[in-house]
Amino acid sequence: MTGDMTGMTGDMTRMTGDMTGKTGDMTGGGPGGLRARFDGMWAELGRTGRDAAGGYSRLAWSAADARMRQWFRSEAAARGMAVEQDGNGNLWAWWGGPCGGAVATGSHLDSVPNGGAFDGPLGVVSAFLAVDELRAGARSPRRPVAVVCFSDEEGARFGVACMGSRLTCGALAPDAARALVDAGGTTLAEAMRQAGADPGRLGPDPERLAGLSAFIELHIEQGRALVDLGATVGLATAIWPHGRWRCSFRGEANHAGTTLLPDRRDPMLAFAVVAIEARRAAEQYGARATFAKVGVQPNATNAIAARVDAWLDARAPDEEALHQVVAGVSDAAGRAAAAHGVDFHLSQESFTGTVVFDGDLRARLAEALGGAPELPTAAGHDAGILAAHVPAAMLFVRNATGVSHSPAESATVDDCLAGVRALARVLDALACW
Ligand code: HGY
Ligand code: MN
Ligand code: MN
Repeated sequence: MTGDMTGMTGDMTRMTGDMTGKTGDMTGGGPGGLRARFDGMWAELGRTGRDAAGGYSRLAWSAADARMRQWFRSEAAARGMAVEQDGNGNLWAWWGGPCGGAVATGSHLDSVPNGGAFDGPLGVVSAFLAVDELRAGARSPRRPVAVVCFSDEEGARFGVACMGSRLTCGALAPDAARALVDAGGTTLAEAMRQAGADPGRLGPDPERLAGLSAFIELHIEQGRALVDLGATVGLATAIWPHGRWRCSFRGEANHAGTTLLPDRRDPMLAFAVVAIEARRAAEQYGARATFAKVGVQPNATNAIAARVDAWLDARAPDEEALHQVVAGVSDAAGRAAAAHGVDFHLSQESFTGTVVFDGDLRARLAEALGGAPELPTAAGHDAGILAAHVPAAMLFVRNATGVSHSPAESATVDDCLAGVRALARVLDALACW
């Protein structure tokens, strides 16, 4: 563990109910109560990273990301929790640590472009508030508790999702990460340096992982399952295998008016065929396949495109089905490229196999919550990356609209508070006895 430790003491005697600046009715309504503190934290976050289209754009290592990180540090400081930023840019706020057997909880603060308010931040806000709940109670934690914010979960800027957790777990080579380039040509290494972080410190952190006994990620549900079940909070069973593939079609730029149709080498036509094929393959295999990010060069109305890069996001209930979808898209792309005289190249940019969350930990969560519906998800999460190294589990909070990765993402305050209380019960069961 090599993080820069600000004010770290590791003094377990601090793990009592002492709450710097936090008094009054901690768990219920009223001025110092849970609802008021949730509202205050949420209102402050709501002013950060807002975009002109009515959502949030908090891309990794951007100015908005820096403000989100500053918010995290302030919340930790208000609770007397020492903060470290590890070599992979993940933030850890420690209550009593770090030392062995810690229980970590949190999520991420970055977003997709024009994302919603909840995907990521709800898990971090709930983690801080759950720590407040524990500290306000009469229970004495026997294990350190860490509130964590993983860096660049969405991969919206550099293309690889769960960057901070992948690097920590050795699932992404640091040299490959440093060389990733954003749409403006800035490498991850340059972006980190511009944000004051040292890209030379990227890399596996087995010692940190070995110091954790569990990781619990609370997250807004990204679909409608809990609405349909009439439940406020659910538990994750598994994450579908998923990944991102870059499809590059190279043709020839030429005049849109004067170039005869038989003379064209138009990569847009090959891409159009493939976008339709992705949908067909997804239907055939009970999967999901999406083209939503496309780069066109030179991107002019009156010039045939020279090049189209399109990113396939594909997910399926099992790895064989996922393989079939990607193979189907790749085969169709090859045929369409040949028919239109363009070159085609497919490259995998990230892949996460099936994740089944730890059965014992899930059982402990279910017991702590007195039962909660269990559901799989087709969304990726840092908990899914950590699960290969640390017992991991997830709590889902009902999403009123069922929409995610959009400003329409929504959860009621009552449901968010139910999530905080559920997380506090889980942390109580795991860190206090
Ligand atoms: O894209 C995903 O599955 C996640 O929301 N990051
Ligand atoms: Mn997301
Ligand atoms: Mn998320």
